[in-house]
Amino acid sequence: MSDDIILKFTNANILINDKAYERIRNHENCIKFTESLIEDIIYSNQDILILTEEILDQYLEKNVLKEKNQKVSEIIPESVDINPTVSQSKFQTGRPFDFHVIQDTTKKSYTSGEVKDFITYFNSRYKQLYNILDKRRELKDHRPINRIGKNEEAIKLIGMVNDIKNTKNGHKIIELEDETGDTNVLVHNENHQLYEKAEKIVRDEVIGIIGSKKGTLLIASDIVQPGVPRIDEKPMDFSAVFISDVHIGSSTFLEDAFNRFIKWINGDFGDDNQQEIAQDVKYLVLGGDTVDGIGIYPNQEKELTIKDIYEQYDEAARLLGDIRSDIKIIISPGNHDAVRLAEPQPALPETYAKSLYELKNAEFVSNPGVVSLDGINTLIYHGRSFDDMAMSVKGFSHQRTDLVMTELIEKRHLAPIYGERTPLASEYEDHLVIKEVPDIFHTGHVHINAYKRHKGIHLINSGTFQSQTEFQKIYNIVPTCAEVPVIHRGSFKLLKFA
Ligand code: D5M
Ligand code: FE
Ligand code: ZN
Repeated sequence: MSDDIILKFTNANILINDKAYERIRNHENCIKFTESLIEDIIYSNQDILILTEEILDQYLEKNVLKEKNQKVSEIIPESVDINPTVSQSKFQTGRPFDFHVIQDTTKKSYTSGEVKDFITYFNSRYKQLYNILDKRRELKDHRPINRIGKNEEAIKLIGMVNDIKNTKNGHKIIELEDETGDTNVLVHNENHQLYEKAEKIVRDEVIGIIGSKKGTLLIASDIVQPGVPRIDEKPMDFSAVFISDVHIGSSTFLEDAFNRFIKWINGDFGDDNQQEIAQDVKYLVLGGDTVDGIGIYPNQEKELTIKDIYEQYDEAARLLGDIRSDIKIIISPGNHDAVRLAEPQPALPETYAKSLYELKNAEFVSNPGVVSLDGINTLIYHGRSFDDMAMSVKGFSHQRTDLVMTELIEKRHLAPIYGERTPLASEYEDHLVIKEVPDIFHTGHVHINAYKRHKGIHLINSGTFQSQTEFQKIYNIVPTCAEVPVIHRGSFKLLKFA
């Protein structure tokens, strides 16, 4: 338990002095407390090298209000009147669903947070991605690193990227490791195509290298990623709607626009064409940050209209409860929801989201999660790793998650970079590997819509129903608000409710 605290701080590059450590260790929920403390330090961009008692006191002071709210809500029974019976709309069709969950990690999460778990986690990642690469024809007859001699042509190997460096002359060095050893691989900057590929390679992903060895220097001629084949389009006689980052409870939640969206989905808003699309809607996928949460960043309470987490979910249930009952609503969590931050995040717990669980048409999955919507396999991932990818790769940004999603699909991993802003739990199995090729890959988090078709896969970022926050102003993040992507009988449509 106490090792877990230290590991969490180490992963966040924060040192902690003895007194602060003792106080955190004595906290009744020390792990959760540690996680929110680290989040707070990262969110507020404080350059803290050593966590002292003074800093701890500042944090506690800031969060007194939050804790008070939480306590009150635990004593007072829920007073909001939620009516889970769904409004009748002209579209009620009584269609049968063919819905099932393909991947959900909610009950598969096992970790004691020890260092050996961390090694098991990386082994699991390596093995899963190795097995995909091992089947690539280009890598036939690849060899372990310790069996590569000097001055050899046609070398093929598979390894995990330890680091990528730029040399003085502007070439790239990829440090690669497998079970047998490690080696440096040079990517020459005059090999323009390959150099461009190398610029997108990140730490901790697993790749194949084709190259040759001159003396002790291994020079790459190609980089092979696990990748995906082009998929065939499946017939689809319905519409699926994708939203995320609704941030209910925040003063910047766009309630009027959200109500227009609900009116549209029920057939009471929009022109003939839009109503025709609405009529076909069978599934609504909610990809995280349904509510704004509490204590997510410093001084958040100033930007909240609902300061109690239970009441935020009650309000979410009230709004979503207006959706006609023949639409299945699939809800996956994000970093503002009331579940652990480390990914994979389990599904929303019934204790917090009781009123949502009372909706008969709601389903709950983990983040990431994979569901089948009448045979259309949909990978749902909130998108926390976009923050890391945008920082690490030239040309990637919060605005261009279509490019990032393409790269994640080719890497076959949702959050390849370990130890930056995306907290990853050291599970025995790496659940963030993209095991099966999905038909739809749905993300959110950045609050900016994006869409691209990549090898037949629909890559969707569903934007937000929250207007620009103070935090986003600082980072110059301009959200695209109330723009809702729909896959209507196989084609992409974007409907605007702002
Ligand atoms: O994320 C809302 C927006 O803020 C989204 O564009 C990502 C950005 N964001 C959130 N956290 C970070 C960090 N730690 N660094 C950089 N950018 C960030 P939300 O999850 O709704 O708060
Ligand atoms: Fe969000
Ligand atoms: Zn988010």
